[in-house]
Amino acid sequence: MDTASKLIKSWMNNAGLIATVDPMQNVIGSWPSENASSPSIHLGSHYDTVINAGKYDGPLGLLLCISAVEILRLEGYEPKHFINILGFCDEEGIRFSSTFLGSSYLCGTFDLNFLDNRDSEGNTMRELLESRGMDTSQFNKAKPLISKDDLFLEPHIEQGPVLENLDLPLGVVTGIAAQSRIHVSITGKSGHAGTTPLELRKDALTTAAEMILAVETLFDANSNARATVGQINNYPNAINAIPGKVEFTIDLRHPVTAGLNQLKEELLEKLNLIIQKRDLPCEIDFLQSVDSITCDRGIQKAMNKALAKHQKSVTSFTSGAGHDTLKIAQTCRSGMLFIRCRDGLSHHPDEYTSPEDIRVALNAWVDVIRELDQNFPES
Ligand code: HGY
Ligand code: MN
Ligand code: MN
Repeated sequence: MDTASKLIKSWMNNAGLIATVDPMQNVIGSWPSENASSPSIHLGSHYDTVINAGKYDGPLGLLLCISAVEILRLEGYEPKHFINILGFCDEEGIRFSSTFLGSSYLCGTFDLNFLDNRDSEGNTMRELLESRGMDTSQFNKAKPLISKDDLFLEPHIEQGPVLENLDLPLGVVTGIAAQSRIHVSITGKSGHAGTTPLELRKDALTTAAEMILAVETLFDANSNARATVGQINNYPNAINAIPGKVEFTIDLRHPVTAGLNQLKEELLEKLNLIIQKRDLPCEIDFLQSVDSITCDRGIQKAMNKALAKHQKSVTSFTSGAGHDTLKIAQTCRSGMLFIRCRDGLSHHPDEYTSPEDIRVALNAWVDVIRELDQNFPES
């Protein structure tokens, strides 16, 4: 992490920004400008990544922000508003199963419950942060960098197929889906694979298998829903032992919060039926839920105007993927630009966006920043 934050800081410095790394490892680059004033315009994305994933999800957006500001500075552009570029340290929430850590810290809305979450080695987030010298009792107490009158703008790869199907390099995001992360722990009883008859088995893995298929059937009733079991641990995980304990996670999404809540109810009903039938102790914990958001209409309008100069038509749609914008929009008006990626593929090493599309995105992003700085939308 240190290596990445130092590198990003050096890129920001090379672009003429005053860059710092905060204790969470967010990298913050401020445009030094004598004539600028509040409210600020914050630009950015995250620089962490999913295990065995691609290099565009997050970092491309951050690099576009740095390059766009460098272009504007070289043009001699004088911003009316303070402009900051923010490289968020942890958006994916892999290590502690809790997302938007960097952006919530900068908004002063960090969820303090996350401090007790443990990583796979049993360390709590609090222990890790305090070992780095952070005083976690002070979280959310100082005046945050991102405040309610500011604007936040994030460019990001689409991570889905809409733009490719429309043959367009860029799109405007109208809102971001609600999401929930759930942890399930089933306690069975380990035993000998060769001797234990069916009626004496308490197999945690076959119970989990039934539950996982129930998660998949949530799609039947609702094509807008997304439900995924992405992580599973089986104990003792031996070829000749009955599984005595299984833990797995469920990632649930729906374009609107009410739909997500309905989905959670349906899921709990299905899981409870399986628990009753199988008669094994099971704990279901809701790790995190974030409501859907609508991107600011003034920002969407400015993006529509800027994009119209760079492609044959402009399209807008909701993001199924989560982004720092989902968290930051709870604090200030926010908006996102999407960039086409090959086959809509993301969270995979083959994730790819072409240099041609990146060039269009950079030119459009310069226009978006200039437009919103000159015509800061009325709240
Ligand atoms: O999980 C997500 O939607 C995002 O990529 N962090
Ligand atoms: Mn991601
Ligand atoms: Mn991302």
